[in-house]
Parts: sequence; structure tokens; C-alpha cells
Amino acid sequence: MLDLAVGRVQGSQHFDLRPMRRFLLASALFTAFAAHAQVKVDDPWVRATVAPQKATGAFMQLTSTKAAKVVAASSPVAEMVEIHEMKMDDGVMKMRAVDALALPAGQPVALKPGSYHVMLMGLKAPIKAGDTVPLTLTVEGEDKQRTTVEIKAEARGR
Ligand SMILES: [Cu+2]
Repeated sequence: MLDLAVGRVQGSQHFDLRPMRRFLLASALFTAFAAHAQVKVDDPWVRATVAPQKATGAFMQLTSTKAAKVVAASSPVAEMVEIHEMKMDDGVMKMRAVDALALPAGQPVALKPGSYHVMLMGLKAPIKAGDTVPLTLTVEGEDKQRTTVEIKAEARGR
């Protein structure tokens, strides 16, 4: 994204803009990109499944440059995708869907087995170890601006 912005600013020099206009264009682009939270995704993976299992979890570590939250998730391999939380409740491990997953600025948030995860439900086919599973997360910043994060998660055996 940043490379694209730099390319566009350099490309504008072909139009022979006066220096002031060129400066304004560069500032406008910088502001546009700075307004969005940038989210880094580390080690995304999905637990492989065997038929007739219709659901599985996706795990990763997310670090956002600015305070933001994950408000939605989707994947072409599943009919429904939710953000889930696992918690002990009366000695029983239970999971439930959450509306949003908070990403504090600069702090890594782990989605891992036994904790937060992306739940893939209504799988269209079993997910084999080694498969690549595309996931899209929708992230909302404090300014309510939404961006999407495209992820390629590797399927791993249990
Ligand atoms: Cu779940």
C-alpha cells in the first residue's frame, strides 16, 4: 500500500506539476493512509479437518498500529464465519461469538486454541493439512473507518 502511494506520487511528476501542488498531493495521500489502522498478521493457520466435521478454527497474532477492532470475518471456504471467545464457565470450557475483538494500539493480540479464534462454520469441503485458506478480516478504527485485511492461512494437522 505504501509502495503504491510512493509510486503514484512519483508518477505525478510526469504531469509536470508545480512544486507546491506536488507537495499538496503528497500530503493528501499521506493523510489518507495515516488515517487507517494498519494491522500486521503473524503466523496465520487453520486447524485441518476430517469429514464429517463442518467447523474449525483459525488462529493468528494481530498487531494494529492504532486502536481498532475486528468487527467481521469471512472466508470462501465456509458459509459462516464468526469471531469466538473461549472461557471457563462453571468448570466447563465454552465458546461464544463476540461482536468485536479489540486491538489495542501496538499490542499483539493472540488468537489461539482455548482463547479467541476465528470460527469457520458450514465448511464446503474438508480442509486438508497443507491447504491454503483465504480469510478476510474487517477492521474498524476509532474513527469508524473500515478496512479489510486479506490473510492466507496454512492448514495444519491437529
Ligand atoms: Cu469457536
